[in-house]
Amino acid sequence: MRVIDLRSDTVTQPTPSMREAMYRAEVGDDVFGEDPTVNRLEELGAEMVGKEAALFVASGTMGNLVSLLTHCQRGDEVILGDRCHTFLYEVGGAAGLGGIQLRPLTNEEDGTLDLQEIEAAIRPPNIHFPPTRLICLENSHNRCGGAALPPDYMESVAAIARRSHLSLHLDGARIFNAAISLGVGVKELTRHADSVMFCLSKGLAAPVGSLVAGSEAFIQRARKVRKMVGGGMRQVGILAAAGIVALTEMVDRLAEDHYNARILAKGLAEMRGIEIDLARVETNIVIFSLVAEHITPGELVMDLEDRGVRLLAIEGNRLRAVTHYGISEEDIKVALEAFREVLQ
Ligand code: TLP
Repeated sequence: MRVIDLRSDTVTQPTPSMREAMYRAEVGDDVFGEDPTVNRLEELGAEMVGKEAALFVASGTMGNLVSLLTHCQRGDEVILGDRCHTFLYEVGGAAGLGGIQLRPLTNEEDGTLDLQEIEAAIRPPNIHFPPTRLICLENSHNRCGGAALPPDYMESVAAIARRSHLSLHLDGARIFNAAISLGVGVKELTRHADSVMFCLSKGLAAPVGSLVAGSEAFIQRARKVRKMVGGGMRQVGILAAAGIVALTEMVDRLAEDHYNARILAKGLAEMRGIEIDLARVETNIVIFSLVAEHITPGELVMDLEDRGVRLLAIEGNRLRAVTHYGISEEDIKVALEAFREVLQ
């Protein structure tokens, strides 16, 4: 039976051209800065998001952790959203390993944080307060249904950060999805951030890896932090080679995933027992609620699994399906048919 795996875009298989590039990759010891393929990936990644330099890291989680550890001292406070990945799903690494206090503000449905709430959360000098050091945004916003935050919003938050001498970090795990959905160049979304993390291993289909990009000085410090958390890898050009293919061959096709996500969302919207806000489906993530009385989210997931369709129950009655490389329009039609059968 063909399995249509919509649990995440992290399940993508590397493309034939990635495997070929990995096989042929020229490598060296990257801790000595001598892996030419890693160096090429870092230069390309930095250039694409409009930053001076970039650093190849093992995962998005490591990229965000390294960024926070580089921006902050122990005891510093970071303002971020209560539904962002760093707050929910990164094992509390910033606190556990960096002694950094996270200050979550309520995420709006569109993935933004209220500008006035951000301003109000910035600590004035006072002997009792931890110093606010950093604001984090996520774009596209995973738990807010893949919402894309527009350039003018990014700019407004950056202006607040600048006025208060704070830095801005962007979790851009799916930043290319956001840019394509908004119809803007990716630099329009990254230019206001001091640091950007973006993933090669999600919709771009590389097997491993993310990049952190920022100023030359920031990346130099981040490189040392990466070593501290055990992320200094050696002949890692084997992996970087796939990352280069991801950035050069896999960005434009993300539009296909967005198209398929819309088809899935529209199909689900017509089914009794499912509630979904179509206006919120902007990229490759489809989040919906199960309101049928005869079946629980866990049962729905299991019944679909029996029919070869996989997705994730995320919390309460909410479920998530993600489209990606390897999932075709035909697969979406098959998946919708399975939903119809199960919900009948
Ligand atoms: N997200 C994964 C899971 O961890 C939930 C997924 O399936 O969506 N930032 C954002 C916005 C992410 O969505 C993720 C991964 C990360 C960071 C972390 O990346 P990895 O998984 O490479 O550590």
